[in-house]
Amino acid sequence: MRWEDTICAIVTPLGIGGLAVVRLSGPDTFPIADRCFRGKIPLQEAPSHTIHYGRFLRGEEVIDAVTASVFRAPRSYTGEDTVEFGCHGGMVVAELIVETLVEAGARRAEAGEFTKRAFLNGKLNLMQVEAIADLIYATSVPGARFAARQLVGGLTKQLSELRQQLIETAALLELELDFAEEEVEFVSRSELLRRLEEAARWCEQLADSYRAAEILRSGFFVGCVGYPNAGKSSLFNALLRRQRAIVSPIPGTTRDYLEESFFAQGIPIRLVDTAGLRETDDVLELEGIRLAEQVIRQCNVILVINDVTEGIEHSEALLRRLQQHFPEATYAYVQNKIDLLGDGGVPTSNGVDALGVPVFWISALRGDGVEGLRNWLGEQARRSSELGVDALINARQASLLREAARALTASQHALRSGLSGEFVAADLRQAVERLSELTGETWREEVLNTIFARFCIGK
Ligand SMILES: Nc1nc2c(ncn2[C@@H]2O[C@H](COP(=O)(O)OP(=O)(O)OP(=O)(O)O)[C@@H](O)[C@H]2O)c(=O)[nH]1
Ligand SMILES: [Mg+2]
Repeated sequence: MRWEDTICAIVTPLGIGGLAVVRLSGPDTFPIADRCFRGKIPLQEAPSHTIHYGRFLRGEEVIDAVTASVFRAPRSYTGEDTVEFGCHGGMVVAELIVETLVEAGARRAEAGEFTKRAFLNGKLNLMQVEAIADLIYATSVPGARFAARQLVGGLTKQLSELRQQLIETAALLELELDFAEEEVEFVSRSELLRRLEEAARWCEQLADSYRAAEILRSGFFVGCVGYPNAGKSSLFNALLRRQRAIVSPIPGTTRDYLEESFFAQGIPIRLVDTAGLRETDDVLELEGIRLAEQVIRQCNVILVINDVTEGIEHSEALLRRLQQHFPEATYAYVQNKIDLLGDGGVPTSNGVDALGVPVFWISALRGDGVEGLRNWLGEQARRSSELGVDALINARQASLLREAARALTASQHALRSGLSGEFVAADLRQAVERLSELTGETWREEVLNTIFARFCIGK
C-alpha cells in the first residue's frame, strides 16, 4: 500500500537519557532526510541496513552529531523507506530534529501510526500488533514473555493452517455438489467430524485462557472487603508493607476505594481497599455494594475481613452474600485482631471453614499471619495465571474464537443430521471469516481504531 505522507516522531521515551531516536518513514524519506543530514554520502545512495555518521542541520545551524540508520522498503518496521536518526538524549535535541523534518516536508506521526502502516503493508498481522501493545504495557514477567512469543509468530501459524484447512474442506464440499448425481464423497464424513470437533475444542480452549491471560496482562486483583472498622485498611497497608491507607478507630474511615500493587511470584497483585459494607434493615441489603460493585466484580480474590472481637462468625453472612453476588471470585475469610483474643482463642493453623473457604488468623496491627496470607495470594495468582495459557488471548480475540467454535459446532450438527454439503460449507466459511478477523486478513476500520488507540506516539 502506498501512502502520500512521510511521517516522523520521537520513538524513545521523552526525558533525559543517553540517546534518543527519531524515526522518519514514507515515500519521501530520502529526499527529506538529505535536506537535513550531511554525512559522507547522501542517504539516498546508502544501501539498506547501513548506519551513517554525520551532522543534522537546520539551515546552516548544526543541531547535533547523529547517526542515520537506513532501511529501504520493504525491509523496515513499517515496510516503507525509513531513516532512524540517533541523537543525544534530552528534552530538546530530538524535538528540534522532528521540527526540522516537518519543515523539510514530513508530518508528525499520530499515535500508533508506524505500526498501523506496518499492519497495512503486511509486515505484521493484527495479533502481532496487539502483542506489541501487550509487550509495551506488560506489567508481569510471564506476560511479557507470552507477548514476545506472539510477536514472532506464536499462534499465527496454527491459526492460518486451520483457516486454510477449513477453506479447502469447504471448497471440496461445494465441489461434491457438482457431482450430486454420482453421489461421490471427496471428504470422508467421519474423518471430517473428528477434525471439526478437534478444531472447535482448540478454539474454545484458547478462548477460555483469556481470563488467565488477563491476569498476566493487567494483574491479579485482590479486594479487601468487610464491615466498617474490621481492619481492611490496616491489612491493606500490612500487605503493601507501607502506610498507604488511612487507619482510624472511626468506622467509615475509607470512603472510596484505593488501589496499589505489589509483586508476588513475578505477577503484579493489585490490591484494592474498599469502604466498609453496612447492613441495613433485616434484609441483608448491603449499602455501598452497588458503589463497590464495579471494583469488587473484577477481583480475582476477595478477602472478607472479620473483626474477631465481634465474634468469629460475625461476617459469615456477608461472605455468603458476596459469594452469591460474585460467584467467580476465590474467597478467603480473614479473622483479624487476634492480638485482642486471649491465649487459646487462636487456632494454631489456618484451615478452611464449613463451606470450604480458607480461613486466615491474623493481626494486621502486629503483623501476625500477614506473611502467610501474602504467600497464599502469590500462589493463587501464579496458579490462576498458568491455567492453560499458551498465548496471551485478549477480549477481542476470545470473542472471535468463541464465534468460530460456535460455527464449527454448527457445522458438526449439519453433518450429523445429514444436511447437504452446502450447509456444512456455509458454517465452515463462517468460522473462516472469524479466524480471518482474528489475524486481520479482513478488518473493519472501527476495530483498527480501537486497537491503535492503545498505542503511543512514536509506535
Ligand atoms: N488490636 C488491633 N486493632 C486493629 C487491628 N487491625 C486494625 N485495628 C484497628 O481497628 C481500627 C479500624 O482499622 P481500619 O484499618 O481503619 O479498619 P477499616 O476496616 O479500614 O475501617 P473503615 O475504612 O472505616 O471501614 C483501627 O483503630 C485499627 O488500629 C488488629 O489486628 N489488632
Ligand atoms: Mg478503611
